[in-house]
Amino acid sequence: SKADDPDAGKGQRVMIIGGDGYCGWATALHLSNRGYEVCIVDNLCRRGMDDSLGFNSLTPIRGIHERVRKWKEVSGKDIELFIGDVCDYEFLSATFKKFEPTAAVHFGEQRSAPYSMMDRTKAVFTQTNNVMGNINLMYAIKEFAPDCHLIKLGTMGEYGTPNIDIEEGYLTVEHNGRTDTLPYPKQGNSFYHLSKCHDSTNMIFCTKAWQMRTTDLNQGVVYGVATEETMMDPALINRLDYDAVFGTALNRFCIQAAVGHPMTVYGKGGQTRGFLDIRDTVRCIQIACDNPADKGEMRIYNQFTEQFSVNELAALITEAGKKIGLDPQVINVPNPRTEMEEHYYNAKNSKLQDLGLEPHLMSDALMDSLLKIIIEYKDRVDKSLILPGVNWTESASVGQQLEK
Ligand code: NAD
Ligand code: USQ
Repeated sequence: SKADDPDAGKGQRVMIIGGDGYCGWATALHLSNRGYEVCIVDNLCRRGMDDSLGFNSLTPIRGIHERVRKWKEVSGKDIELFIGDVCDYEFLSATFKKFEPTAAVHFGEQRSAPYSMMDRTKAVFTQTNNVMGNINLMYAIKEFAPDCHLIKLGTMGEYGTPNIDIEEGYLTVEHNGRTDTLPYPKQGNSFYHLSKCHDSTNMIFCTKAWQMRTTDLNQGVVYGVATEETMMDPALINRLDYDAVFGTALNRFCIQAAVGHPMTVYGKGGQTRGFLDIRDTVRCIQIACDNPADKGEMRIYNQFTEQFSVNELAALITEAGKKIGLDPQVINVPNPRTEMEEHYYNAKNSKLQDLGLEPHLMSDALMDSLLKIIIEYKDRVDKSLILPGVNWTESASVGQQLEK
C-alpha cells in the first residue's frame, strides 16, 4: 500500500520521545523506513529501572547507540539521538530548536501500573515524570513549534470498566433536558493509569487555550515482539518484558507457557481489556502522523483491535502451545490488584480503522511465531521474577515492595 512507499513520510519530521522503549523503538524504525525524518529522545530511565529491580528483557536488546548505528548500516537511514529527560525544559528546548519537529510522538512515560503502586516514592515519581514531562512538551511546542502535532500515548485504562459502552474519548449526555458532548468519565485504577487521565485533562485545556493540534491515543495492551524492521538484524531486536512489574498479560502468558511456568491468571480472570499487535501500534502512529488534528482540535482514538478476558487469553495460548508441543497450564493466583474480575466491557474502536488501519488479529500464526521467538531465548528467563510481588492494598509509604 501507499503507506509502505519508501517516501510515504516525505516532509514529516517526527520526534519519538521514549524511542528506546518497547513501542517507541518499533515505531522509530517503522517511520524511518518509510521516509519520515526521525529522531529519538529518551533518558534511558527504563533501562535503569530494570537494573535497579534486577529485571531483564527476554530478548537481548542492545544499547541505544549501537541500535541506531546498526539501523544506519542496515537501512542507510539516519536516526538522530537526543539523550535526556523531557522533564528538563532546557534540554527539551534545545532538542526542539535543533530538530524542528512537525510531529512529536510521546511514549516517554513510566508505564507500569504495578511499578506505580510499589510505594509512595514510585507513585509520586510516576505522576511527576508523566504529568510534568507532558506539560513541558506542550510548552516546548507552543514556544518553538506551534504547528507541531502532539501525538500522545494514553491508555484504555483511563476509562476503567464502566457498566456502559466505552466511546472514543467523548460521551454525549442528556441531563435535565439539555445535551452536551463531554470528555468520557475517567476512572483510572492505579497511580499510573491516573497519570494518563491527568495528562488527557491537561491536553484538552492546552489544545483550546493555545490552539494546539493534538491526538490522544488510548492504547490497549500491546503484544508481540516482531515488526518488519526490528527483525532485520539481531542488533535491532525489540525488548520483551516478562517480570510481574513491566510484563503485560499476553506476552507474559506466552513466556510462561514456553518455560513451563503455569500462566498466572489473577483472581477470577474475567478481567477484560483491549489488545493489539505491536505491528498495529506502529501503523496507528503512522496514521496519526498522516492525519494531523486541526488547530484547537484534540482527537481521541481508542487504539486496540480486539477484546479478551484474561481467561480467554490463557485458553488461546493453551491451544496454540499444544500445537507446538508445549503443555501450558493455568494457576489462579490471588489478585494483587484492586480491580473488577467480572464486568461488562464493550469499547468502541472504529476511528483508526476508518482512517485505514488493517488489524493483525490474534491468530495461530502470530502465537506460533511469538512462541518460537520466545523459545529461542527462554534460557534467559529468571523464573523468580514471574509471580506478582506488588499488592495494591499494601502499597507502602516508605520502602519498596518486592523484597523476596
Ligand atoms: P517502555 O517503558 O518500554 O518505554 C518508555 C520509554 O520512555 C523508555 O525507554 C524510557 O526510558 C523513556 N522515558 C520515560 N520517562 C522519560 C522521560 N522523563 N524523559 C525521556 N524519556 C523517558 O514503555 P512502552 O511499553 O513502550 O510504552 C510506551 C508508551 O505507550 C507509554 O506511555 C505507555 O503508557 C503507553 N502504552 C503502552 C502499552 C503497552 O502494552 N506496552 C499499552 C498502552 C499504552
Ligand atoms: N493480568 C493477569 N495476570 C498477569 C498479568 C496481568 O491476570 O500475569 C491481568 C491484570 O490483572 C489486568 C490485565 O491482566 O486485569 C491487564 O494487565 P497488564 O499488566 O497486561 O496491563 P496493565 O497493567 O493494564 O498495563 C499495560 C501497560 C500500560 C498500558 C495498559 C493498557 O503496562 O502501559 O497503559 O496495558 S490498558 O490495560 O488498556 O490500560
